[in-house]
Amino acid sequence: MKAMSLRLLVAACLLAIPALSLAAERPTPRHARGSPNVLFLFTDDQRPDTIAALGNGHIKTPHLDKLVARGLSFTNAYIMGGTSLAVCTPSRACLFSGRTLWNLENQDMWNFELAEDHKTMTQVFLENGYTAFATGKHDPGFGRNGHFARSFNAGDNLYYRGGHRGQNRTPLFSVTFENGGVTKTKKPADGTFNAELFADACVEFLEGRKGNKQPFFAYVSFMTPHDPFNAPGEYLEMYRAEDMVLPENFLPEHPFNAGVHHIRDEKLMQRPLRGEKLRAQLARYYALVTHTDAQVGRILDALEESGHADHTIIVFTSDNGLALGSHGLTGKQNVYEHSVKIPFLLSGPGIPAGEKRGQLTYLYDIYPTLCEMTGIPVPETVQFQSFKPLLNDAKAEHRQHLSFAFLQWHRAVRDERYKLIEYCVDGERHTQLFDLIADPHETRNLAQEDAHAGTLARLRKLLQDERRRLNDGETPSPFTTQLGKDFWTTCEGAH
Ligand SMILES: [Ca+2]
Repeated sequence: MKAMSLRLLVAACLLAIPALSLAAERPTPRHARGSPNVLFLFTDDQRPDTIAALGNGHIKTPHLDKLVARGLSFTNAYIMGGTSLAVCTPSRACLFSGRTLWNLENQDMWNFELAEDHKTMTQVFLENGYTAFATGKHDPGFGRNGHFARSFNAGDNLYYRGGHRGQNRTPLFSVTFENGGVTKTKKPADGTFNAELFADACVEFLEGRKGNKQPFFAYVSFMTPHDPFNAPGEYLEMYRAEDMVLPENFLPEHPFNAGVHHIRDEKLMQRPLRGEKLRAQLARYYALVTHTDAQVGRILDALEESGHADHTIIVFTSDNGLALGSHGLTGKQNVYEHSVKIPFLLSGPGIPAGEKRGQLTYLYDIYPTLCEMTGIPVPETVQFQSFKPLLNDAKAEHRQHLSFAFLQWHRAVRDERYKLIEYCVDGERHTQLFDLIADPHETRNLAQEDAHAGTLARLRKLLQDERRRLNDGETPSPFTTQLGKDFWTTCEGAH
């Protein structure tokens, strides 16, 4: 793992070198007239507690609040963790492929080109007569014949990798699709904030859809509120550092070595964390959330203008959360709630307005769910589970438990009430057991308490069952196989 230690210094979201693969031939689309459109709004590193209408009294998100009022809020939606320092990248690979974290092929620390026989979320819509449009961040698979090329047939203002020196200094690409491949043309940064450029591209796309009956899947992949935390001045002025409230689980330092302190995201702020600096950082982060929310508003207005609003499913979610002072951490390279839980809103025709769903879901369950909602067959390679039954039945069952992982250091499992996290770092093992109903901020570790010994044993067995069920330690990629072997070997030999 020495080579990996050096890589810990590399930027956590520097991106994969895509492997080339041949683009798949597209079958003739079936007639899809009358199927609902999909507008998929995706942010980057947005904590689950950053929507005003869902209980954050310090943030302004008027447009996300409208989506809350119009549809369903999933209050226990999660990612699976990360098999890369860039948690964003495996999360997006799981979303697009429908494959669980330990069943992604061709994966190393930075490479996430998807296997060609794993049809992507938007590819199946393309093959069923939709137009599939993309704007924003699309790191993996953006080579000439990578999986981006088979996932979309329209797009503009796309981010690939490198050169991102500020939210208003992001080099983007225009794209042309031909012969199953994609050609990228670089657009130099002109000082416009990238969230505005992504909204511009989507608004232009929606304006072009007026009167067009062919359904569309529009994927808007914002790069915010991921750092760097520079927002337009008028948004920065909305939040004063002294008014910001630190997270309830704020700590100046993580209480033990979680293996992550060398990672770039954990080095953005000095330790011990100081409340004053953290409040300033939080103010900038909130400014980015509000600026992104304003761009969501522009897109929703354009959808209304296009005449398609009544016939469009709208998804709003994020690729992972962020610690930002919780538990003494600043990054997303951990499996605490603030980092693996994500905001998740769903609205559209036939979906109840203003209701919540607390069932355990993975973000990636949205792929088969959208297929079922639009009558598109779910490919056999998809390993996630549609939550369509939840849409109109608040009591429908979905998942009984979820499991999470980060590299070779953290494994976790949660059921409807309890969460177990096991850490195995440098030969040392730490165990945390939280009651998420009584202690949603994970501040009281019950692992040593006799009264909870039965729960601890039960969740440890569940974690082992999940290890086997999900192929942790026996994946299709040598790199991720080694991560699992390292964790479980260290864990069994540690004290
Ligand atoms: Ca992210």
